[in-house]
Amino acid sequence: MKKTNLSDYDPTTIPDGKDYTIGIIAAEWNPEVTNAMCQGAIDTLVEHGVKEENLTVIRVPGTFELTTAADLLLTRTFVDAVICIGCVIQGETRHFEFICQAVSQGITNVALKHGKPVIFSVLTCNTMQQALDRAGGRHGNKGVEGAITALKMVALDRDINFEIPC
Ligand code: DLZ
Repeated sequence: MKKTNLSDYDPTTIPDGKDYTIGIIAAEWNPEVTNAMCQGAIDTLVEHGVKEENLTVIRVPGTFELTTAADLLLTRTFVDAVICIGCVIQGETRHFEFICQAVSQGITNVALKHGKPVIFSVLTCNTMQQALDRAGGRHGNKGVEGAITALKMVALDRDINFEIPC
C-alpha cells in the first residue's frame, strides 16, 4: 500500500482558510524540532489564506501540557481548530510511554469534549535524527501536515449538514 505523506500535498485540493481561526500550541521541549514544526504550520496556514490575526500561537513547557492548553484555548476563546505540536524522544526511563499515551488520549478527549478538530502533530521518536527528519528533513514537516489536516477538518466541520433529507 502506498504510504501517504501529507507534506507532498496538491495545493489545489486544500480548503481556503480566509475565515478560519486556528490555535497552534507547541511544546518547548526539543525546540529545534518543535520550532521548525510550528513555523511550518504557520507558513502553511498563511499560504492557504488564514489571516495572521486569526492565528493564536501558544507555547507550553512540554508535550504533556498540550492537552490542558488545548482545553483552555477551546474553553476561553473561539477557534475553529487547534494544532498540537510536540516531540517526545525515547530516553532511558518509561517517561516516553506515559507522555505519549497521555497526550494521544488527552487530545482525543479534548476534541470530543469540544466537538472541534484538535490535531495530533506530535512526533514520538526513538532518536533526535528521526525527529529532525520529520521537522523539515527528508520525511517532510509534520507541522505542515498538521496545518493541512486542520484546514481539511475545519472545512469538513462546516460542510457537514445535519438536516435529514425528506
Ligand atoms: C519530562 C519530559 C521528558 C523526559 N521528555 C520529554 C520529551 O521528550 N518531550 C517533551 O515534549 N516533554 C518531555 N518531558 C516533559 C513533559 O512533557 C512535561 O512537561 C513534564 O512531565 C511536566 O508535566
